[in-house]
Amino acid sequence: MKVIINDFEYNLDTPKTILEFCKEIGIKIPTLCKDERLLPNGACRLCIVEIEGYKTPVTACSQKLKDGMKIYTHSEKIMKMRREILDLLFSNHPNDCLSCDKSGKCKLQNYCYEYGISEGSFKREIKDLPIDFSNKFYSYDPNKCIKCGICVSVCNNLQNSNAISFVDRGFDTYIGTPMDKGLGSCDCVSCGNCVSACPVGALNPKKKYEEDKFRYWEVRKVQTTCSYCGVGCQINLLIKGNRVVEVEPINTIPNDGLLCVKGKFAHKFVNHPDRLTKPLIRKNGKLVEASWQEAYRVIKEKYDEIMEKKGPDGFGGFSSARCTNEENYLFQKFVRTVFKTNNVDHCARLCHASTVAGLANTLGSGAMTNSIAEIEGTDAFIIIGTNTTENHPVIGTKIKKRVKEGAKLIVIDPREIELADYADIYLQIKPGTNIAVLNGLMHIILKENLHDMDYINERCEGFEEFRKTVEKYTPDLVAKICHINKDDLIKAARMYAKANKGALYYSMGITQHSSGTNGVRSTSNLQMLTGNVGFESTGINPLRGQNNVQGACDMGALPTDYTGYQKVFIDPVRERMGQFWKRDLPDKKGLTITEMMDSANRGELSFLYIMGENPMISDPDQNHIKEALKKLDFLLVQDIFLSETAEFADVVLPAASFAEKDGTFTNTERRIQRINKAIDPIGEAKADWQILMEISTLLGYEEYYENPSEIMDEIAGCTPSYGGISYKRLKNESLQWPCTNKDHPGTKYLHKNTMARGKGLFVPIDYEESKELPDEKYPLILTTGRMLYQYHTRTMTGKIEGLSEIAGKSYIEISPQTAKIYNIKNGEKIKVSSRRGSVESYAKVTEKINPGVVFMPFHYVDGPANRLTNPTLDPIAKIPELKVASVMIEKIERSSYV
Ligand SMILES: Nc1nc2c(c(=O)[nH]1)N[C@H]1C(S)=C(S)[C@@H](COP(=O)(O)OP(=O)(O)OC[C@H]3O[C@@H](n4cnc5c(=O)[nH]c(N)nc54)[C@H](O)[C@@H]3O)O[C@H]1N2
Ligand SMILES: Nc1nc2c(c(=O)[nH]1)N[C@H]1C(S)=C(S)[C@@H](COP(=O)(O)OP(=O)(O)OC[C@H]3O[C@@H](n4cnc5c(=O)[nH]c(N)nc54)[C@H](O)[C@@H]3O)O[C@H]1N2
Ligand SMILES: [Mo]
Repeated sequence: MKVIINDFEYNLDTPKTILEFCKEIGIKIPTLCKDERLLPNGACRLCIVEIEGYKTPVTACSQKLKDGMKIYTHSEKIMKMRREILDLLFSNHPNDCLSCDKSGKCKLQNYCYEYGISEGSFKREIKDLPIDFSNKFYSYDPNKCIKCGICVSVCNNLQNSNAISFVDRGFDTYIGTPMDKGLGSCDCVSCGNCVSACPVGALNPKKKYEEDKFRYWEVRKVQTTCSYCGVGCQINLLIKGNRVVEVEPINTIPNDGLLCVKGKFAHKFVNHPDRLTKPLIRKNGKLVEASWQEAYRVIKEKYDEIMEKKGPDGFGGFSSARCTNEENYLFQKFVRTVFKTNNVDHCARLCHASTVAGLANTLGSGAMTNSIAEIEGTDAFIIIGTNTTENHPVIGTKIKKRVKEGAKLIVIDPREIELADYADIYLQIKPGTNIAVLNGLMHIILKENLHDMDYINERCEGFEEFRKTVEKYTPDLVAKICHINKDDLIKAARMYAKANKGALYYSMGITQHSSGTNGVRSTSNLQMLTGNVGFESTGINPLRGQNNVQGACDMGALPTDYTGYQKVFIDPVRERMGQFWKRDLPDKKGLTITEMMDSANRGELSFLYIMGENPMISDPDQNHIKEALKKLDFLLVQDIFLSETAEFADVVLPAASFAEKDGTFTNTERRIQRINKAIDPIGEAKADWQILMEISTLLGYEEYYENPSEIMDEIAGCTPSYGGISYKRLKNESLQWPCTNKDHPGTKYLHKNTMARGKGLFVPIDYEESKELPDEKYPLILTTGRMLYQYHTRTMTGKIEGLSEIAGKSYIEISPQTAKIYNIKNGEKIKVSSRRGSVESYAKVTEKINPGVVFMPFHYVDGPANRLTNPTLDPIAKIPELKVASVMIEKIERSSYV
């Protein structure tokens, strides 16, 4: 169609609103109430334009362009009307802009300047409404609110928290919370998405200290990737001097301008005074500051000594899912060429090792099959063992949105997580019974002939044998094993099988079991049975945990794999890699994290290099880990903080955080995204890739790269799935692997037309009980995990005041019935013991958990859950059973409360 705007002719082929199109062609129409992600609400009327033949001006945000339309966006009449609107708004707005935190970024201020409004000409009515400071991270000043409604809409329609709405109090309308509880105590999860979207100074991050204060014209913006979970949200760091002072979400893939509380508000760890700024060396039992040269000298001495005494088997390294792809690549290369062993592993072992093994077995690729954006097209979800809204909050939000639009939701989790409130069917299974419940669903689907036989015949193998196994899992049996209602199970099976596009999402509730790999294969069975692999908006979607755990696996920080899952024990593969790196490479499979700890305990492994992991808090059976760390001849830790693990080290090296270096992270949907250096390293800290280069050269394998871009070129040269990745391309786009050559567009979803392994493999899987079951002495099932406001071992989130105020102490969730049996009150300090040890923690009495089951987050040094957990392993993936152990609880006499 043809349109004429300000006397110029334009052609367009897709229908658009006047506002959208004008933005595209560079005509600036002011608007205060339009957020690109939301439907127009026309509240501010500032975007009015004149259209020939229309009696009155119309709002450009809501009017679609029509063929032949003649539009004037800045006519005299329109300018005058806009001035009147702005004048009225400004008359009702405090006009002490200089003292406003938003000054320089306030749209009202900017438009008033542009339209020549320097003071309101209407009589100003001083409202003086109280400011709501009750939220830990942001404040709301109703006096500055222009009632554009963006915050309410973002909260209700994008974030889907429904925490705020307009409140009408006679003359004043303001943004309020149900029952006037205040933003600190309502359902607000402090994602700050309303704060990021507020066009004026009404919603603002709190600036408690002098160093938090800044003016927007003083700051630089650097785009990067959030360094918390695997969603990989795109953010701008706002930098003043050498300090990160604020984080802004970016409206792009994968987060569409959304963040969670950690991404938005938990950035102060970067410039925290506790950051390691110098190397530390243990002298007379104490860690003291030293120069880099001294630290390197000690490392070289110890390396030579232990290599001579023990050879390569005496060495091992933990790589880091918090570090970049380039750093993980260098780390595993270093272990293989300098330590001359495959003893390299990282936290994926405690996390998705079972996914990598299970899906490689059934499909030929161990990664999330589909993309976050495809949630929009899914018709039915199975959410099993992922507390998505707390641990992958932006994905959780997208699922909630899709469910509100009508998609079906089945939640399978022993705890009544937030998504259970949105579920059509919620199955509150006993921990450790995933395989039974999945087999139960498949039994019903087969019995009722709801499976996709054409798909199975065409794309899968192993069906008949699998079918026989599932026959045993009648609804009655499964209901008994899982402690659920059999009718709910039947309903769930029918609902899911009948949906057109069914997507299954899972995470630690599936993987962290002695039967973890089998649990993963079961999810694969279900998705193939219903024909839900290899199409858009379907799939098997393991939500990867750490910011770069997908990348750390892809880079070969694994004891059996080089980059791109090329096996160390296949001779031609090893020879090829050896030629590429110009070294003979070890052929023996390496030890996993847990096996390295055992080896250290036996006095075999003597030199351990830990980059960016904190096993003292994160590995199961803490007492065992502590002994192992103590037994080592030499522990080298490289971290941004003096972690609980670093406290045992002989040498500690200060690393630069994600804000201080260049690199790439690969998110849960296989998307490779840049991180960009925003500030200089703190103190004498160095980027991990630089340290690795230096140590490698020091110990005899010379490495030199000008920058991480050169490392990525090398990765692309030896990793087929990353073959097309380069910093040049990543400048303008993010790419999902497989991306095999420079022209390859990347892969949105896997297994299109055919599975990566050829035919998808059905595996007959039987349910097995967890290894430690409740008995008389330890009568309760302990399951462990995480919560929204803390991240892992809290080296980072523990430095954020607001987070510690909300969730600063170890706790244990117990049901009201259990509380009654033990005569325990909410908030009371209790003792929890397992066969491995005891901790003290605070009771949180909640209906969200069944009697007989208790839950502890593993974040806390006070009351560390991992003193209790069972280190027993899945035989295939060697992942520990972190989700099921048996414990007893006891009242502590004269106990304290929180
Ligand atoms: N806020 C926050 N976000 C995080 C992290 C964090 O520390 N804090 N860590 C990141 C990392 S590395 C990871 S791996 C992810 C993990 O993300 P999630 O897997 O969501 O985290 P968890 O809390 O360990 O466990 C998920 C759910 O499994 C349930 N569950 C326990 N046992 C069973 C069972 O036998 N069967 C089933 N079906 N469910 C069970 C628990 O009740 C819990 O709701 O989160 C990432 N995101
Ligand atoms: N009981 C129980 N235990 C669990 C789990 C559970 O569900 N229950 N979950 C397991 C899972 S899924 C995971 S992923 C693990 C996580 O276990 P860990 O990986 O040990 O936990 P983090 O706290 O993430 O540790 C990362 C370390 O890296 C440091 N760091 C951050 N950025 C950088 C950087 O750029 N460079 C360097 N050198 N260091 C950096 C941090 O300060 C921190 O010390 O915990 C596991 N443990
Ligand atoms: Mo994880």
